[in-house]
Amino acid sequence: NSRIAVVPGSFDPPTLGHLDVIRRASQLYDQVHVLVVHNPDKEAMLPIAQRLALLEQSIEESDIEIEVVVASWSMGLLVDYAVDVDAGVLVKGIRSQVDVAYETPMAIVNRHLAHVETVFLLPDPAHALVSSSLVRQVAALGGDVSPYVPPAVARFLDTGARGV
Ligand code: COD
Repeated sequence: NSRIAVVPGSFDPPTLGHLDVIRRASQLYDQVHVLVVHNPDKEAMLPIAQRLALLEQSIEESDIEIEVVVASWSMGLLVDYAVDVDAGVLVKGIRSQVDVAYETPMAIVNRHLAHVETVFLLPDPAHALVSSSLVRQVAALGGDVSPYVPPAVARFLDTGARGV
């Protein structure tokens, strides 16, 4: 009876905070699905396919040992994906009270809709203040993003792939 978790996010772009949550989920569950979900509230920097590629490279180059599936989801509810792959748990990172306020109603709805539980992990203090929006700002202004993102993402953003 293997335990399967989904780690959902926008991952635009993936950060060291994301990788920390994925790594720790991989130590708690038998299989982890990292799911790139389009967030309609946020204006995107990278296309979904690029986020998938960067997540795959970042996980490949990390010390994460178990199987991690990287996928995207744009059709319907996040919990539909969880039910599809037999995952009983969503794993999310909580950086602040703002995250708690944003995640609590979703966790309750997801439990009602599909009996899928949400597990919250507190951040590694080293990466607690890192966010994709911070990385997008630093990158847009030509700054060095390498302290905040996995090497694969730093290489991608540095090579001027976005025309910076
Ligand atoms: N340290 C620890 N955790 C972090 C860090 C960090 N530095 N940075 C981000 N995280 C966590 C976030 O808290 C989040 O849990 C996850 O990593 C992903 O973060 P983001 O910013 O990439 O993604 P978000 O916040 O835009 O989340 C997008 C989701 C689509 C996952 C979210 O909006 C969601 O669950 N939507 C549900 C869609 C749905 O089905 N709705 C209907 C029922 S509610």
